[in-house]
Amino acid sequence: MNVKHLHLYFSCFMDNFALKTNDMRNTLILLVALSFLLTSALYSQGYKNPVLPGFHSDPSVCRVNDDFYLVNSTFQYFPAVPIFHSKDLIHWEQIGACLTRPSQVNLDNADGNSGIYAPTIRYHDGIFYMVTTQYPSRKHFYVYAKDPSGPWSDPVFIDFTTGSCDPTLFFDEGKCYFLWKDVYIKICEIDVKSGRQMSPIKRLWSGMGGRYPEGPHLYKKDGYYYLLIAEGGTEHGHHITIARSRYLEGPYEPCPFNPILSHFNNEMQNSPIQGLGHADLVQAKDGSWWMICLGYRTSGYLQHVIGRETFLAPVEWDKNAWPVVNGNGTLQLDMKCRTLPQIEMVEESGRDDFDKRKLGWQWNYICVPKIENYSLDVRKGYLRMIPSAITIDHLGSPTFIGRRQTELKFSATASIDVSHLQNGTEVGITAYAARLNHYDVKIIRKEGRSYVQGSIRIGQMKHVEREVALDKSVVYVRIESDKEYYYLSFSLDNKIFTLLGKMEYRYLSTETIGGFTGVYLGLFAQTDKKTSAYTDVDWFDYRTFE
Ligand code: 6LW
Repeated sequence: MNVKHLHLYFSCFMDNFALKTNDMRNTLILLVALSFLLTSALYSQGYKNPVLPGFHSDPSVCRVNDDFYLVNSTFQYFPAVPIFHSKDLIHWEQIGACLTRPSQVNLDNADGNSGIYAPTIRYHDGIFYMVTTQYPSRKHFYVYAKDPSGPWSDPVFIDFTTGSCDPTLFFDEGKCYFLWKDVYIKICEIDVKSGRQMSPIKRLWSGMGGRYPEGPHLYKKDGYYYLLIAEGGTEHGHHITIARSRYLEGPYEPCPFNPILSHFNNEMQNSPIQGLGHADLVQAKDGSWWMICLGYRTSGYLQHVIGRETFLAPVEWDKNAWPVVNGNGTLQLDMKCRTLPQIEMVEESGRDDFDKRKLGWQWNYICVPKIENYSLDVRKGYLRMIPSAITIDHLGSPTFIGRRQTELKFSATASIDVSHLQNGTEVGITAYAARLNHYDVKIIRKEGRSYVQGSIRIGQMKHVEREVALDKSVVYVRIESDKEYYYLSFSLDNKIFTLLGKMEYRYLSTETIGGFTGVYLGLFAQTDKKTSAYTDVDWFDYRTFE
């Protein structure tokens, strides 16, 4: 029974049964109390942050009636710019991706420092727009769609400027404005059909003096234009500031209590959440306001491994019409606050038996893949992978599919048929942070024999921790973690697992390797020569633990 039913029941009760005696009056009081308790219980359920765990950086959100849509940056990964749907800003389901065709995006040789940077999603006049920047060209472009699950258009390029990043769109009084970060926050009007510049470029604001003023978004509320940005850089110093003006082109007056969201302070120095920044605001249909933003959960001293994640916070407007985030400009992993009526979404199970016609949205390739290296058809219930000469140590697109590591404590296991390997072929499972930073359990064929290895790649160091000769055609490979180490193991019966090695988290952390992504748990197949070898993966099982 939800709140609506209860109120209906209560009003029917009143209509159909006139109050006759004290008992009835007491019953009425009891019902009203119950109704209040249930209403407050439903609305004050609270929620867990992050609402999108794992590498889901630079979030942007918009609302259409009762539905929220959210996008994230993806750098070298493809399909690029996942799009999520929610009814309550807490439970999200990926419904597609904005960039799913090679004609939409150039990811040649992209890595965690290039490819697709921060996106913005906006809705206007029945059309969704997603605007972003491609590195290293630093070209801004947008795609549009009537259906957010796609297909999205080919790019409309912003040709009047290149440089820097974090574009956003703002629709106001029949016009479309393009804002972006280029030392300052800049703005100009564009023709949204062509991307053509329609007004001179203006500097709007450069923030409160923090480094890297970026991630701008504009909102119009109660006669004010509000300009929300991030400052401090996307590491520990990250924070959110806001300014407003009665006029679109300013001058902008900063909020007197900036930063409106920050953990870069004494009070929050020990919070398990750090780096809060790059936010977007959205108003729900019930009038409440919310902020989504990025942040990261630290594992070990000031390091993070699973990337910048998407967090949610409630926003109230104070008597001077300034936004107050979660009461005091900080947020928690366990949020105790009133929420929108919570509506669960279909959760991705973590187990994939590869028995569907296409891969689920949780799977990504590195760059735009050579799609003929993958097949779900040739052997029903298996993912066939053709080894590539481009390995996971190289730039380019290796034969690799991966899914984000979403919790510090996890286990990922795969069942791999290795009966069709040839000398020089390697197949396996990897905890992949970057091409020079990954831990693998791989089966290698050499001198006519197969061996399973626990192997470590850290920068220029390639190390095999342990190698065991194999004579079975099916091997179970596993990577798991205990929040400090990654453990590499294998099994021949999926019951008894033999340890092949363990390695510290820290060497896969963003602080160690740089870049803007997070660890993927992936499957790969590679070769040092032209080969007719292949491997078939029966299933992949990913589970997380508190
Ligand atoms: C993005 C910038 C940022 O362009 O990091 O955290 C950069 N914020 O706004 C890459 O994600």
